[in-house]
Amino acid sequence: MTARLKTTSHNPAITTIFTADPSAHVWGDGKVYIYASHDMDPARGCDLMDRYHVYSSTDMVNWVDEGEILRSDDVTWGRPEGGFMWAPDAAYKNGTYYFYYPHPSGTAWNDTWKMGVATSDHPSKGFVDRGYIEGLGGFAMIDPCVLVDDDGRAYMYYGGGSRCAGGELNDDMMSLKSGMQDMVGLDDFHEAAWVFKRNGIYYLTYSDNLHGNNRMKYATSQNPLGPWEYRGVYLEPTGCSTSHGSIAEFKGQWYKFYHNQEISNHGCLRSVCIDKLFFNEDGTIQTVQQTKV
Ligand code: FUB
Repeated sequence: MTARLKTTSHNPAITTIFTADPSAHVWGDGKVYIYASHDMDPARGCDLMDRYHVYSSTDMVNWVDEGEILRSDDVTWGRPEGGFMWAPDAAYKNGTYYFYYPHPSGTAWNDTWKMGVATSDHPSKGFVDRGYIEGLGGFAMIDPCVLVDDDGRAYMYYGGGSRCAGGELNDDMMSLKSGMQDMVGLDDFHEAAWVFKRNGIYYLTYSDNLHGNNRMKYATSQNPLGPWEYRGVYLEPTGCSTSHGSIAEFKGQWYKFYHNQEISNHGCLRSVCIDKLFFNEDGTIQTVQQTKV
């Protein structure tokens, strides 16, 4: 099903349903994939976010809705009432696609968040829940991000509130090799951690605490787990109170994937947007120009 014929110079890019928290990845099949939350019911706030959609493109212009990838009903260990399927990420290693999603395991949702893992041999279908990563916890366990480094080692990051943590995963991609550690050197971290690597430099981007209209900042390091050097704001407020998104390179061009509330004017009915992203010669990121329809 073709979601909508769009160019990346027009936003929002996904308009058929409300989507948020886009985690973009370019796998080996020549396509770029967006793994997104599905905003569903403004009257209930963000608790009724109950499922995820995947979109793919071969040209960043035409986007295909690959359909629903997972919903709370599929999670046997999950909150009985469902809901709260928040910002996800995906990774690929040794022929398996991994889908990571934060979800409460009990009714008292704020104390029971886990980091769920589903796997498939296909990037956009056939995902089956495999449980959650043991040994995480201690503070807001939301917004997972997984980086598979050039040497095959994998790292998980997550965080919400004011703390961001990172740690190395085992080869199974579902357990920790060592403990999680705080990511040191970030300025005013709130949530939405996203880590990528360019020219040997690791970038950790995240949203800040600017009340009601937060921005996205970034820091760099020579090491996947820091310490980090804060580098500045690269995405100014979008008009939405939950700035969130990813950065990926596709066919030689870098892009910023994020969301705004341009269509609904409601913070729990968000829409995925895409804009080009540029680096300066010294590796710093230029402020993203947010384009509109
Ligand atoms: O989409 C639900 C939550 O809002 C995410 O987990 C946060 O990052 C924010 O986008």
